Amino acid sequence: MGIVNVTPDSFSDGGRFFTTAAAIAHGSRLVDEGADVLDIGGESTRPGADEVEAEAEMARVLPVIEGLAPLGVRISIDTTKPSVARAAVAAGASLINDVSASLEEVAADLGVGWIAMHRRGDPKTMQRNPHYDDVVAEVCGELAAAATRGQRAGVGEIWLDPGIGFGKNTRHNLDLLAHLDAVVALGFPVCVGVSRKRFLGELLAASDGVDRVDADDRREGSLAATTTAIVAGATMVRVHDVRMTVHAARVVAAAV
Ligand code: PMM
Repeated sequence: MGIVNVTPDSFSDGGRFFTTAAAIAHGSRLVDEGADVLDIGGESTRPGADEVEAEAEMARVLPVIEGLAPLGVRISIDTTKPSVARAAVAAGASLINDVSASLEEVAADLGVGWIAMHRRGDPKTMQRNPHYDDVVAEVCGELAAAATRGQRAGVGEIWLDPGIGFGKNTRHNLDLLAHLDAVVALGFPVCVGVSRKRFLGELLAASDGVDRVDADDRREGSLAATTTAIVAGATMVRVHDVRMTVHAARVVAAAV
């Protein structure tokens, strides 16, 4: 899954693809690099980010979906708003990437796939001292509950995502990656997003003995974390750097 953020403030690509034309060009490049799915997002979920009105979010994402759908690639809409999800599906999306794990009724009603991602709190507050007694057990329990809600609503295609970085500190993120098999064991296909995330910056800065490692400098770390997820059984990985990830996935598929 290649990331196309149509936002002025995403932490990891800094609004580089904010205009419609630039976002479409970026998405088609990711398809050339081997992306099977493009994830289009118009609201940043970056820690501390402000909410965007539905109208503004639609104005960002709909022209990009309309521009990319003719390529024949599967399109997912990264949103938490029912109205945006509905408009995006009308424009050509067939998967709702739902970081709030609350849009199961919408996905069922539209007959599209649903990614239920785990998070604690909202983007404004989620990184203020997240606490778990047992992060793996608690995330698995909450994902299992989401899957049950999806099944009861009648969603035919349910994906689960542990929500790396969403209300989790570096230790929580690493524990979830190390025990991803527990999420896979819930019996649903698993999607994981680690690409360029802050916990990698923290880990790498500590090992390099520097204050910070910028998002652009987290590529190798991202690939290692993504490959770890693939080896553990994730069947969709949400990444900025598609070409190198496709290569890593091919090698894993051939060797494991
Ligand atoms: N991470 C971000 C946004 N959307 N969706 C899913 N399913 N999983 C994730 O881990 C995830 C997501 C935040 O990253 P970005 O700011 O680079 O888009």
